[in-house]
Amino acid sequence: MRTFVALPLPDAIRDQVEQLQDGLRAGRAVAWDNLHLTLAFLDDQPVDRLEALHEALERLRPAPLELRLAGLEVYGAKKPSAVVLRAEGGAALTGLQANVMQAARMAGMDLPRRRFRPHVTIARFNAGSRGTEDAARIGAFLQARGDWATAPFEVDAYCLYASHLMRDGPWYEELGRYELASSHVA
Ligand code: 2AM
Repeated sequence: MRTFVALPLPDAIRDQVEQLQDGLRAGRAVAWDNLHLTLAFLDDQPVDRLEALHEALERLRPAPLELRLAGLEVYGAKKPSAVVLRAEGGAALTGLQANVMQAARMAGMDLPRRRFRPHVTIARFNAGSRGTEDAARIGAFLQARGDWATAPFEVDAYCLYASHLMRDGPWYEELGRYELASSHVA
């Protein structure tokens, strides 16, 4: 089962991102339902390891997390593969990501060591897409909207998802949900 751990975005933020996506006339926009910030891509994992990870994540007590999405970036050296929004979350975000990775490794998952570049993918490009035309459109979009940013917002949970490839795009099935503490005093 192809799985990953990610932060879902609040609806109001996804509404803002959707408006931004409307201005990019290239690639495939990530569907509103699927907008998220990946903490750990786990790929194919057997159920027993996923259960061990689920139990470990239930025991984590992460700090409250405030995020801000600010600045657009293109992934893909020669040909664009994705347009993403950079995410800022300070030590709470990097700490949560490191703890999730550690929990996954403790559950027996052999994950590559890569620098964490927190982002939300807003559009993807097929390998066979028309590179030059897309590059021009992306360039214009970045120039027009490069300073796009949200206000800081709180995230209340992160999730373990299974990714199912459907005919009209991926469907992310929530396998587990783990609450984050709130910074607001009740
Ligand atoms: P992305 O946002 O950078 O595209 C579900 O597929 C999530 O896992 C996506 O958000 C995607 O990150 C990430 N993902 C998919 N394949 C990956 C890979 N081979 N390496 C790292 N992350 C991957």
